[in-house]
Amino acid sequence: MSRTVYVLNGPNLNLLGKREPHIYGHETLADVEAQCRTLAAELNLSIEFRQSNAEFQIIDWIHAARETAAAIVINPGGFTHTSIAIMDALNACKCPVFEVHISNVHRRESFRHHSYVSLTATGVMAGFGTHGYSLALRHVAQLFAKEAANASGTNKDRQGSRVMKEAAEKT
Ligand code: CA2
Repeated sequence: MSRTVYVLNGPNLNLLGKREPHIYGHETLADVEAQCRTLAAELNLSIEFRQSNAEFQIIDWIHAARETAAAIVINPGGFTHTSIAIMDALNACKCPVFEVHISNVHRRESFRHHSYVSLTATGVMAGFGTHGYSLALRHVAQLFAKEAANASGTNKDRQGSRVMKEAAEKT
């Protein structure tokens, strides 16, 4: 069974590869989406890859993810540093949230050093270029694999204790 990961992108990320390549590289958002889709297929994940310049739209997608997603990977763009509303929406999600920044925000202007999203994220990647998205997806797949292994271990433990109980009852 493949599980759904929402990959959300905030304002101006539609300009990726078209401006400021010295900061954000040459790949376009369409390239990033294609890479995520190829990797997701390899990892047996299903992805919803989206970008918006509107805060309400990102919040609505987080609300949708809250109902159906197994994880969220989010590059909130400039909203990272300003949006209490996005933080609140993410706080309402039970699934793990991974914050991705293409650039190393900590090496840039001081206003980029604070992230509202980091206050709620499970993990944060910054400065890995667009590869940060792949790293986040790989990590999500590993988390799911561990969860599945733990669940099957628990089931085996349960089965084992049931067999022991039945055996004890027979003696
Ligand atoms: O490094 C990142 O991924 C950021 O989230 C990108 C945001 C910035 O506000 C954050 O501080 C760090 C900006 C996204 C704008 O992307 C552009 C890409 C190409 C040209 C212009 C903007």
